[in-house]
Amino acid sequence: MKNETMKFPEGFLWGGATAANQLEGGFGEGGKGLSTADVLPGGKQRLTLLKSIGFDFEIDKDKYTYPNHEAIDFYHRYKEDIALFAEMGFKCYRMSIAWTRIFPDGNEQEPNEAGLAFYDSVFDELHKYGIEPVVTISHYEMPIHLVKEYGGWKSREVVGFFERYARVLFNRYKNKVKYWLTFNEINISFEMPIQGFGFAIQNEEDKYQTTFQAFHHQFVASSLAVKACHEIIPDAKIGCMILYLPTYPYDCNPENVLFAKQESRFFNNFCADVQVRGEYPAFIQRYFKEHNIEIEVQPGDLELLKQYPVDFISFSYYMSRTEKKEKSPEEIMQGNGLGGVRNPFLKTSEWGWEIDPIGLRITLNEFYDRYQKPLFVVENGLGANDKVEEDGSIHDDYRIDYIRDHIKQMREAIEDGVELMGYTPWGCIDLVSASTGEMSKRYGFIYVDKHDDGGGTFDRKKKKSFFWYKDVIATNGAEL
Ligand code: BGP
Repeated sequence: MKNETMKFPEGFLWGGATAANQLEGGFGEGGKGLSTADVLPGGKQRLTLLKSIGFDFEIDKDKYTYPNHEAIDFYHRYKEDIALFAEMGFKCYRMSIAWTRIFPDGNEQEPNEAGLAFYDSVFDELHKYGIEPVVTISHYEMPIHLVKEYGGWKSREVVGFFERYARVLFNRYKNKVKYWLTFNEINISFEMPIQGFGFAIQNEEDKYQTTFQAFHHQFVASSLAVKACHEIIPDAKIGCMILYLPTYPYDCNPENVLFAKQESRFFNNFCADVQVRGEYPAFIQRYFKEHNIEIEVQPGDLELLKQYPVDFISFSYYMSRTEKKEKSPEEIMQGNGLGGVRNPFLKTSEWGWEIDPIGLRITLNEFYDRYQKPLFVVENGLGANDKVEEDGSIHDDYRIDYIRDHIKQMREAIEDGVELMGYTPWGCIDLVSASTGEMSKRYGFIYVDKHDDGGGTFDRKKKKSFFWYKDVIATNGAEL
């Protein structure tokens, strides 16, 4: 249905999003070093391992499979894939750079030329079609060497290695990349530190002390990246990236309302407050005091955070969360895996993630009310098991419905006054799931013939949503 009033602002960045470790493959090629993503097993055990205490970062091929090693082979097929993105009319493409292609061990003095050249080719290919790259510097991976030698983000030294890596990227790609993101879903580390921090929690007692120290290191690294980016590419914009879960009280019991607000501030706002406002919020200082947390802050750190906040806020939105102060073990079990209890008003995906388009409008408004910065929805989408028909077609109407409903809510939020830069649905081409390592949890407009057992031809096929999204972009949101 065409509706001219649904049109998005001129220059709105329609596109799609991916991450290096989930699509490139090219394991060990072009001098690539081993990263934390390379040691994550596939299959359902991944989620349990990600939350477990004492993960050991070793590869054990007798016991596990490692789907990220091959992923969907974008490393060799990027030209074909980018041509498909161009056919859909993408204005931008969100991707990440694998740190280990540039610095295989993370602490070398000089970068790896083959790695740099690979991304040069990818950016050139994108520009050939007028697609603007949006680049995440660190998306759920870091060199294993930095984990083994330094303990990942626990160590202050990693800040310097990251800064060197970021500076190399800005210098090399200053004429090719104008949109940068620092750390993907920086707040995920509250739940899954292996993904974000590159270390596993060793014991519960030490959990929060270690967590907040590592966050501090990432905040300093983020500000150093903002500083370098502005110095080297004055016309570039650099943003943070937050996993946002709008948090609803289960009912109007003030205890639950307060609890939901507190949980939301802690999970959704803590990192953004530091990265956007440039200071530690009062609620976290109270938390530190009450829990005897003392983080090591070097002279000049707080000034640096204040001086170099991000230019915009990017975030992922998949679902909301519903909170209750007192939860039974059954209620916790039925929750979506990221806290909270089941919301009786919402349906879920096959993986138990609540489908809540209105939650996106709420998120956009909450962000804008608090920070008044431009926003960018850099992840959103429906993970589903797609069926390929005999004739090769894929009728993913459920995905079209999901994305249409979320686009409508973005439009409402723009009417509410929110400044929105763009929309890049997650996994625009099917790729390896971050939380489960499965291929069968598909998000794409483009189907990839690869399966959970590692088999498949790797052929690409256009799903029904491919043609639908193409029209959405061509009409700037008027045709939904
Ligand atoms: C986000 C990550 C992505 C991604 C997505 C979907 O948390 O930034 O890397 O994969 O969620 O999650 P999943 O792959 O677990 O379905």
